[in-house]
Amino acid sequence: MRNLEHAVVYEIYIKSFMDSDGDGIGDLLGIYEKLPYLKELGVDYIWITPFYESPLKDFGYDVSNYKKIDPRLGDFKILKDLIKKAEDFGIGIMLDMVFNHSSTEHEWFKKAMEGDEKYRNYYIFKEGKNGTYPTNWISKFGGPAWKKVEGKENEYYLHLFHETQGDLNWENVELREEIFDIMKFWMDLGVKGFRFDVINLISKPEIFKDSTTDDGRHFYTDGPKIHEYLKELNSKTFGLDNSILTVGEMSSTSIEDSIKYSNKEEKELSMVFTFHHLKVDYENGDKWTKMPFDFLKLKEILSTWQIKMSKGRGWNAQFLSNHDQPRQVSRFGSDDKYHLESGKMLATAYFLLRGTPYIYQGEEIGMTNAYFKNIEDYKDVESLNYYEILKKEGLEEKEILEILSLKSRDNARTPMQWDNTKNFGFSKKEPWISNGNGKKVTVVDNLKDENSILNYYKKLIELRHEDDVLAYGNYEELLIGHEKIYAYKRSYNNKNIYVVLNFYGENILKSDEGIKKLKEILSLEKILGNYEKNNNDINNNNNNNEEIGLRPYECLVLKEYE
Ligand code: TEU
Repeated sequence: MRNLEHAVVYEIYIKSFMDSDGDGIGDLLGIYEKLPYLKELGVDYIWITPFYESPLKDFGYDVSNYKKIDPRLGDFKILKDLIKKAEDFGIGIMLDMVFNHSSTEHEWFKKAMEGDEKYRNYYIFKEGKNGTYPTNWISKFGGPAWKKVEGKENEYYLHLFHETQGDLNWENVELREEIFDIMKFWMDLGVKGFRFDVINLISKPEIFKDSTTDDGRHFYTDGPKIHEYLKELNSKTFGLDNSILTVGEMSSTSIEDSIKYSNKEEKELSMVFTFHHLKVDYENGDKWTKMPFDFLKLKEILSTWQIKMSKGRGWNAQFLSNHDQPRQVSRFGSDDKYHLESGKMLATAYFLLRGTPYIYQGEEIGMTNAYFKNIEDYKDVESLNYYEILKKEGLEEKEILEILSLKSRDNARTPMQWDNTKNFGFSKKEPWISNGNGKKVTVVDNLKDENSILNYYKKLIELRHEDDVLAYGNYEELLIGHEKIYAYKRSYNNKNIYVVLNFYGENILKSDEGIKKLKEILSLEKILGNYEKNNNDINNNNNNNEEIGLRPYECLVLKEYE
């Protein structure tokens, strides 16, 4: 298996990838059937979102039995075949482990509710204060982070996410042992990696207090014992097998902590997902707004992380999309006129940074936001909660639907568009969530067209596999503060790669100060780009005097070595 510097990971949101048995829900056998597609694409690992037993209140991120497979999604025989076949194709399977919380349907939680002391200590129960919640913390899905225990006068349990996702008590060594045992159970099946859901939230503070500054997150984000817990998890489970790749989903983390999480010497994780660069379209930190993305801020955040993580020898997972984020081409590019160009440009922007690139299913064919028109189309608990919250705040229905159509997690969860048959070849039955009104791009059409986004992704993947500059090189930003161009240089052993990206749908002229500064770089050998003809041919045939430096959403990758 390729090392993390050269590898490319593909994320599969199982419920929406491929339905093999016609029940409208994607499943493990569906993934098995599509392995040849993934091999052809060239990815090294696939991360599969949770398929364990679950009441599906948060679509699998609410696990009710960590050692059982949801029968709607498959069984152990299919999983073993999938692991084996993937291995034959040189692809490692990564599992998604949700250990910050369990479903309240989990046997542990049920026993805790029955008053069993052993299991009460697996969760976080606290007494209320002054007739209300123990603290004023807010859940990530909106509303209070505490739920009153029925039948008890003044007792609450903590749920940082949905009220059916009770937070686990990592302070308790017995709980930690259970988790190590679950890890070993899955490792024994031969999986090659793990993604840990919101893992930097597991260490809660010693004293639970009201927050006067935020929703409570500063008390438990990168909490007091987080590094201790991760070191223990590493040494007792996946650290026993050097070949296993791990990635932690780090909610609102700091660079300092992220270095610790992912510096090899710390023996915690292989890499981290961080989200600061995706909050650039949150107005004053509020996701549920309609602000266009702040390009300068995006560049600044990416560069700061690149430089500081490199200095501390940490390692980032690189991504613009996942199952919780709107589609990148709709969010940062153009999903109509320059769909093809911006789809390729955005991929280039993040793929060639220092870190391991993660593709989210459908991104490689340029899938767009769902553009749902009715609230009934939405399935996601966060979207439905916020629909109610925004209504209570007095927003008009139309306004709320507009915000959801930009920000909802369901934008990423519409079924994978395989072909032009019914339901895009995803299922024989009506899918659990509709495809909505997004662009009708498909895998078959992408495969047919040499110039497609998909075929461009293949080239990017090959480049990551082969090129040491991209794998090990330094990062330097060029044209800092330029309002339209993002340009960076990667260098390693006296070899340089330059990445030049026009983030907007207009030409940038040769007279532009940025283009002037890049003059020599732009004349280097091009190894990849998203326009067929090169610029000079266009300019030679151009009758007007204004010569073009970069076309709409144009990206160029240039090299300075043999
Ligand atoms: O997500 C964690 C998380 O906090 C966000 O990505 C969240 O969805 C977003 O900030 C809301 O605006 C992880 C999983 O990826 C997500 O699907 C789960 O719902 C969540 O944890 C709880 O397990």
